[in-house]
Amino acid sequence: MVHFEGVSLKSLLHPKPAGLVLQYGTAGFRTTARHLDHVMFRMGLLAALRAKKTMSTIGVMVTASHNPEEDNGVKLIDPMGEMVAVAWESYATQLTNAEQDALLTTLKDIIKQEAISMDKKAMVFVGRDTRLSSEDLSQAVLDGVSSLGDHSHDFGLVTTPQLHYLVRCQNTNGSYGNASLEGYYQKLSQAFVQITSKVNAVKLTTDQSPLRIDGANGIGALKMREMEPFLQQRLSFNLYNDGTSGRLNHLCGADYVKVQQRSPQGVEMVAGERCCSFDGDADRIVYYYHNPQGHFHLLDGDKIATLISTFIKELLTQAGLNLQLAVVQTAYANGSSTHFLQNNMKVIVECVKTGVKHLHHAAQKFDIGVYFEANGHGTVVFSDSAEEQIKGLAADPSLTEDRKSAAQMLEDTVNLVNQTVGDAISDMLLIEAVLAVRGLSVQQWDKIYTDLPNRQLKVKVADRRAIDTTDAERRATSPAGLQEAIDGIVGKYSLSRSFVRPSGTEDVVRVYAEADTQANADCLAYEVSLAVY
Ligand code: 16G
Ligand code: ZN
Repeated sequence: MVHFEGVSLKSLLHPKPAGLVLQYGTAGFRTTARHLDHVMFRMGLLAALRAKKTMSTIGVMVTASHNPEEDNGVKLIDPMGEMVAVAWESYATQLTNAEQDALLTTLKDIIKQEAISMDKKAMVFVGRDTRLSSEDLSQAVLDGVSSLGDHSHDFGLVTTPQLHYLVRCQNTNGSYGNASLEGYYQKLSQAFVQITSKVNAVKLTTDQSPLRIDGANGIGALKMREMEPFLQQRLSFNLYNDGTSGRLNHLCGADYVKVQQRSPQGVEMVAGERCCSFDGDADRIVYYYHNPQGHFHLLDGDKIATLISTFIKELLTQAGLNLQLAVVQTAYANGSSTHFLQNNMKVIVECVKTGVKHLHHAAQKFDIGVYFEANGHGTVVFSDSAEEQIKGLAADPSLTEDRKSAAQMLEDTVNLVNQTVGDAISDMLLIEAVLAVRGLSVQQWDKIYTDLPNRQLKVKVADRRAIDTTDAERRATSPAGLQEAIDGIVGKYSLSRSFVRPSGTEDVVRVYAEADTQANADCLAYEVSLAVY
């Protein structure tokens, strides 16, 4: 029997400001933390319903990722550790926007529409980032769950991908790993130690300088400290922006580095030595270095996808495994990366709409799908059959040494990857493993291909929803005449490409342009932004 009185009573402690309307966007709800208390309570309710519907544990993560400290946000995690099903995003929006006196009716409507049986108790996993507001907000989520009489487990401070991992482990009876932070550290470290054990330890420490990690003053640095003992000194790293003094995401972090195309404050840059930046909830990562002249070089999600997919492709060939490998990108992928992947590497490249859920689903269509957004969010997903074939081969006693070693390295790669969602820590360990095994310096990695100069701009317009796009956001279908105008401008430049799309997270239109020189990319972006008005 459900006690909706509990919901009525407790919801009064988390009242909705009348008239406030919010939308579950690309990355859940995200806005100033002051407006989120009722949202959190209601997401606790919705997570409990989703858990009952799927008869599985559901996750709720409280974070606003790379956004400023004053913001916060929340997203739901489905049973296999994926983003919540799209159909439920609209329930999230309905429930959040129901005025106080309509909350129960809206809740009951969802229960009815989804034919949810309310008898069984649900379990919800809750996690949060290091924002000041996150503790109270995650308490509101817990209140939501308990007001329906359901259970929750509060994991406290975790990275977003850690919570995704925990949810998947819980729902797969341990076959994906142990549903604890220790389980996460053990699984990843073991795989990392195993891959790098093929590299001479002396070589590991002398060839590479320590990795400099910018923790964005967020959760990532904290979690790297926790993980350090598990890594058995196989990775030498120094942490900067670890949250002990600076402000979260302020002049640092993956988003700052990618958008500003410069190194973060607080990291001592030494020419030629590699650095990486996490974002505020550690689901994104970018690498970079300064050359001897002090010029900044960025290795973004496209370079990461290229490094990882090349590594996997070589191992597949060496192991003699015939598995289909694809790379999924968005329209923001640098044209040089797409060209290199298609023409030099000869892998399948697919382009989809911005937003992790689109990339993730596209990648799942292949035996092995590597997906990355240029902003550094990405991972690798393996089909069940691919995993079985890799495991089977790695355990085959009749293999030659060469094939066996490749198969085992593939198996370790499967274990090193967080297949639920992009994970800065897991991606970093995989990148470090590849660099060590292949004996590559960051400069050699950078030289795999040369990025086309590019520029991103944002344009404030009266109504960004007037712009519709098609072809994975590469072409505008409305307003009438816009695409023709863009085509005309693009035609004036060489090696050029440009597109516009309404942002899913800010009230702006984004403009992307690339061309043969930086000056031309800048001019192209500017001209296209004028066409958007
Ligand atoms: C969100 C997305 C990210 C995407 C960004 C685009 C997730 C978890 N995050 O942060 O993948 O790149 O939105 O933002 O899906 P935009 O629509 O404002 O350009
Ligand atoms: Zn993030």
